[in-house]
Amino acid sequence: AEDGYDLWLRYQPVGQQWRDRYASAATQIVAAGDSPTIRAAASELSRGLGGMLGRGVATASAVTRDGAVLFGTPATSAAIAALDLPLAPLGDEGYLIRSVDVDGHRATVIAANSDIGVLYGAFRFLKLMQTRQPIDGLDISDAPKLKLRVLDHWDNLDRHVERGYAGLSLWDWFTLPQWHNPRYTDYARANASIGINGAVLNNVNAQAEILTPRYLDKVAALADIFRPYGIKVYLSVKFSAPIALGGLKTADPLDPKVRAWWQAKADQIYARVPDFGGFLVKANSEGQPGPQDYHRTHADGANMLAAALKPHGGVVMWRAFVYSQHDSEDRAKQAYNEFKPLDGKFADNVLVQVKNGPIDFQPREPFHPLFGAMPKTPLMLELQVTKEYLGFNTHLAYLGTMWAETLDADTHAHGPGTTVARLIENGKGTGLTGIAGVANIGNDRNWTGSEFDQANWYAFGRLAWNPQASAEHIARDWTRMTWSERPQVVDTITAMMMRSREAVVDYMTPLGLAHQMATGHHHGPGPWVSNLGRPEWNPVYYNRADGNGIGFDRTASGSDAIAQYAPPVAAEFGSLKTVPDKYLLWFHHVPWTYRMKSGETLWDALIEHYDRGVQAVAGLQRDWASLAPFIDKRRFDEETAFLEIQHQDALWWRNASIAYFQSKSQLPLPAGHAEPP
Ligand code: GCW
Repeated sequence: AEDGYDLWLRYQPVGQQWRDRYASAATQIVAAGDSPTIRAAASELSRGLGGMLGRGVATASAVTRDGAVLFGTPATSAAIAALDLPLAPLGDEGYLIRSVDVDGHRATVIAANSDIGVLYGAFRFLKLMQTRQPIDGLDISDAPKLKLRVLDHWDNLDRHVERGYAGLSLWDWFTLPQWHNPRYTDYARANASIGINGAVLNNVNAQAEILTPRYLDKVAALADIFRPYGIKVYLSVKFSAPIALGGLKTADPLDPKVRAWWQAKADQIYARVPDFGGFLVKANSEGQPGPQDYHRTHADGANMLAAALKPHGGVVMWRAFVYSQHDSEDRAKQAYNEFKPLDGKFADNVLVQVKNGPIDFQPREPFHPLFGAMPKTPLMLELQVTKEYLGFNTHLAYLGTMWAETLDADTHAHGPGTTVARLIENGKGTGLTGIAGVANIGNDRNWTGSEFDQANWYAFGRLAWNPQASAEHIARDWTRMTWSERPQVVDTITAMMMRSREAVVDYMTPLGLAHQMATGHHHGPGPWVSNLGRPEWNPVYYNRADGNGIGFDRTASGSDAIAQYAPPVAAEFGSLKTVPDKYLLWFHHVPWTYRMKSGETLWDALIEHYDRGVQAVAGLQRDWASLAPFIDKRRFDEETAFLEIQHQDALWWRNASIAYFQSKSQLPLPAGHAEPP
């Protein structure tokens, strides 16, 4: 467990005070049914209860004593059917956990309409114990708010992971389909424990080869392993695959030969993977081929693929991250400009997948203006779990707070309270809703390259299940399951996590700055970079620092990106009086001597934020050091070293950024600013 492999499913023995209480409420495991999914639930309960209680728990075929844990569906168990539980509202994936009486014995029932609901309920029951909640007197019911809860792996077929900081791809294409690495099952268990029900196996910068029969056999092997855990596989497809693989002269989505090729390809996939989820597509973005190559629209392209998948029940997740050479004066406007006019034109098995912000997974962005702007199209929110722009795997940055900020943002699209969370919970009549997270998983022993990055995988799953969940509750649960039940540890780590992302914003891109990272790899500062081939590749394009001031004018006097938001939002962000400080330089270009709401100058405030970021990291280091007696040495030492790296990097970010901006502002450093060491 100290090597991090077990993630949040460590199932360490609970303390004495809980053991007796739990032991009497978990005396036997009674599986009702015998499907692979029910067997997975049974084995997880054995593993979890055995680990936490420190002794094996008997399995039985019927409830024969007090403290039984009975799980299944009314269809497979007369005992469960007889309880007449209110399962109807729970849908296909929800569950109910209740303390009941079965044949005169005290028991806990975990019931659902489907086996996968039962498995989710089993994980929830174990979580109660992992987080030291009572397991008697239970009456819990829960169901996911979104239908598609998907991890997007940006994994190439040579196992390099684009923007991956945790080793190579988990998928060993070389030994598949014959070798079923047990790790594939552990991956599925971890996902099922948080309700993730889909995995796009390959990079959105897709290689056509994934669609060849040879690879599809390997894909099918993974699908077979994941199926009992409720996880469907999806593939990213290259739009020009009919040319690359089919020998066609075109990939024009309206060409009958092209359409026939995709139809046959879909049939070929479903022959191997009957519950295949569908396609994810990056088209006409960053050099990828797409329908615009043939003067067709995104809707033409998406609908062609949707038609091929439709007879089999598959979906298309069509990305709105379009980033191409264009003459717009503001990159932030492109997705809205291209997609808004297509609202209502997509087939009913297409979702448009939109990043949280209009640029690109920055440490902070305002919400994407497409949310609220496409009332007829199901929008899937895309989050980045891997920390491409937030310090890779060594910086401690809990992203739950960042995602909650987007989910809670009020688009005002249909009046006040139209949050992004509520918008993505609305399938616009198609029944399709979803959320995607770009995975941070690789073959490192601890899966994510650091212990704390496991929390981001975990939080993504929890928010996918319930986009209105509290980031703090999630952090606390994860901490209890991952580190210790000791209140001091739980409180300290939760508090560290809760302030960690703001620290990163402060030392990298405070007050609404964005895209200041060094070229290509995006690690470390580069606010001065100005020599790259296209204007919007350069950090200077985003900061616009000059002798007068700093910031990107996106109001009517500038790019007017602000007009893409609903009027109340545009009014709030567009006025210097009301724009929140955190978005100031995203929407406005202001003089260095501009007076902030606090009364200090922008220049002083900027420096203060950089300082605050560095100090916050020092605070994380102090808090972590205080936990030495309670954390196993291996994990403690690793995180200590990572925090030291983060501190060095924070100083580098602060010093380099201030030095560059000072070369523009020509202003003295404010009194009290800690001099660079
Ligand atoms: O964030 C940027 C990344 C690219 C990525 C692209 C995208 C997969 O720098 O590596 O490509 O976004 O989301 O398509």
